[in-house]
Amino acid sequence: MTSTPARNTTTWWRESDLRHHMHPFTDTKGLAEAGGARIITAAEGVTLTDSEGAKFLDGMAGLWCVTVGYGRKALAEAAYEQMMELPYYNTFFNTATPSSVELAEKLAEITPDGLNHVFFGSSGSEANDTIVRAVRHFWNLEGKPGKKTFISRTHAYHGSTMASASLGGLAAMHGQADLPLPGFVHIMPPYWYDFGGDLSPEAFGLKAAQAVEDKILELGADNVAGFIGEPIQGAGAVIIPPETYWPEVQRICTKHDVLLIVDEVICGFGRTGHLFASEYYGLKPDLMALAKGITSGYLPLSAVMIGDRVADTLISKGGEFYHGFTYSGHPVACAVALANLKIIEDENLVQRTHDETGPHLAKRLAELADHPIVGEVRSLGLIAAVEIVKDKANRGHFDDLGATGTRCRKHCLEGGLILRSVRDTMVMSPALSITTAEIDRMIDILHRALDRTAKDVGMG
Ligand code: PXG
Repeated sequence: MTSTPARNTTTWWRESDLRHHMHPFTDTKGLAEAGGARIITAAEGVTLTDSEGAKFLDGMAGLWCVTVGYGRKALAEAAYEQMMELPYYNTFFNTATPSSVELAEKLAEITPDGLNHVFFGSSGSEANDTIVRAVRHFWNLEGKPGKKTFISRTHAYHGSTMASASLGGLAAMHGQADLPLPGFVHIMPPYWYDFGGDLSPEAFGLKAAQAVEDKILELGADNVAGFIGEPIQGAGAVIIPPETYWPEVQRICTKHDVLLIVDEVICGFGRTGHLFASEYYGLKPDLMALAKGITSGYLPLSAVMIGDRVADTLISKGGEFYHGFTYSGHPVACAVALANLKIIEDENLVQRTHDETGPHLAKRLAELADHPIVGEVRSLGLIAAVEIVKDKANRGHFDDLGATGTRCRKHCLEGGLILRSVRDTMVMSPALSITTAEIDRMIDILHRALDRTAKDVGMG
């Protein structure tokens, strides 16, 4: 006779979860075979606790989003106060709410010059879908209805809806839903380690930028709506472009009148040691997608920053924009975003990432570069990657790409550290509130995990 486990125990949560809950990006059968999900029950600072009391250092800030760390009372209080005052009202039909107005003004102030209008959603996917809708409308209004194709890059991640997954460059996602939709094309990413061959990173950066121009010329500039890119491709394994790449892409987009769309969903709000990576790379985007760190993930919120050129046309000629979400400008999410931005400012988290924690992480990562299975370490601020390879000299990957990364991820977990593995690359993006001592612990655990992984594959 099988007994039913008591409610609210680990066993019950796991079994019930497997019965009813379809998880994102999860093989449900595989999850069942692995014994079910880990149930995370609490968090404080950079530390997660599971239902069995085990503690983990969260090297990913949730999913690249918990910028100010867990357990922030000020964010809970901002949500509580807003909920008691006004838990919900929409921003349709000529209404607004104080927190949505205040946040729009704040974002216009802190984002790069020329981005003065904001359209709110609840996720990065919605932000990027909104961009596709707004840009198509824009070119129609400009009398250039042919300009409809979006150029993006392999390994890009822009979300999971039909349009944002089409913008994305992940073959596995495309394969399951016959994507991309028409009008979305992909070119080589500025990924020197995999595609650079004998070129220097600088020369390769120019070559990767040239791929943008080649595609524009192939399609005809009159058919190209925009080029979209994450300043650093996060989910694609933290692909940090050579310094030559972005200035050249900017030049090419301007030359061919192709809108430059920058997806700062991961890079924004200080992750790179700059408030926005666009500042670091000297970009002047026409549109920008923001999410994740905008609320530190405490509530779902996203924003599209719309530059003056596009906004002026949409406003002066567009009439009603038939687009929006029930939760566009949700007052509680906006109140939490404002409180979150205040913490980032008050605690100087961006400067600290730039001056102290980012350089410390880079220094500690450099120690891993000599490891027998590490091909490259790379970081900017608090976004970083360790590329695991079989053949260091020739930048050669293991045959079953992904398997070695998964092993290393498991060893990290056993050591009490949560990292993501993408293909065979270990990626990290801890909360900007992380201390240098916590960074030391993160790298020490990763180092031991790399040693064990090397042993597993007969190279240790
Ligand atoms: N743009 C970028 C650059 C992202 O990283 C999105 C858009 C979509 O945001 P939403 O809120 O719709 O998920 C993302 C999301 C991973 C992982 O495993 C990364 C994301 C989401 C889920 C998993 O690295 N990034």
